[in-house]
Amino acid sequence: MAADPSAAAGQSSEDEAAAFFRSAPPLRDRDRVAGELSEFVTRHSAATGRGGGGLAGVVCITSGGTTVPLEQRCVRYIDNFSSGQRGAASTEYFLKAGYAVIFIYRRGSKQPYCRFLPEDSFLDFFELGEESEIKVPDSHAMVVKTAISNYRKAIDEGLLLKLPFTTIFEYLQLLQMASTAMNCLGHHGMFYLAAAVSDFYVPWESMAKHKIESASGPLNMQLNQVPKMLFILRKRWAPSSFCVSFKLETDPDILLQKAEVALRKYGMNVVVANELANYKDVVVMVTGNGRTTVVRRPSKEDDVEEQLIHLLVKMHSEHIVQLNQHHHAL
Ligand code: PAZ
Repeated sequence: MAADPSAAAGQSSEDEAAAFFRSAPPLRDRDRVAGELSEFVTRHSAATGRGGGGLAGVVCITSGGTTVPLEQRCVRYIDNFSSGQRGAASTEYFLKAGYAVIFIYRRGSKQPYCRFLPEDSFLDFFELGEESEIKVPDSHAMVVKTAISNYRKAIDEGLLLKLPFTTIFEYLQLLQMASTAMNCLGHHGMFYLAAAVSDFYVPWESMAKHKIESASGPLNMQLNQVPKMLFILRKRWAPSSFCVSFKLETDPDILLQKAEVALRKYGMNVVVANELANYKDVVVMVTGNGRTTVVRRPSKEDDVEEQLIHLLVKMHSEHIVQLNQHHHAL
């Protein structure tokens, strides 16, 4: 019998992923993070679906760019473009739509409910009163009050779990842990993978331990390909989940074609395609059978994420209904 080439490709992705995790420096606080994930998912799994607690689902949102260290005691690294704005905004809209959110974010990137704070000086939002008490000027009071109350509500109701990463090693370990923890949610679990993830990295064991010397002339280094973890998420970690990934390109002529390849190759439910030049204003949702839906930012005061999340939540709930009907019919 002829060997199945896709099975062979799948096996090699799995082998590469296993090698990646074996050599990656283990996540600091791994046990604490695993405990938090398990507690969060268990608490919410009772409230989704047949549990009847009224939760729309649990979504894992990834946000911000991963770094690739060049030295084990890292002084220099390669970074990826992403401010975390999309992930932070989307977290707010998913919470509003009744989801519990696992927010896996790059340390120092944009945070939910803080997107409107001034970037140059956070202190611009405050004034000192006569008694040296801290006041928010009237012009900003509404934005700050709403942000505090929405954030507190999400935290107090236990609906938001925030997990930070910096390197590609930390990011992929967190994604693996979150996905395997969410597997028990079946199709009520959703992944919204907006992080900009490095495609190339230096394996830990071949990385210089100390700061690379500049006296030895030009630097030549070879970067390995990061294993395609979307494939493994889909196949092994959380196969029944609803998966949305993002594709960013600078060349508009290849964008949709690349998004369609990702949709098929990794078995995503939706790939959101965006172009660097206008990614804040327009995104294209690519779904099965070559269908595309263009989502535009309605005005400068709004953001594109509101409509995008609205459509995704609708698709996810239709997906759940369809699968439930299918199970009942069997
Ligand atoms: O974080 P941000 O709001 O500045 O940018 C969001 C984005 C462009 C990184 C995201 O929409 C995206 O496309 N992420 C996937 C990037 C990739 O193809 O690796």
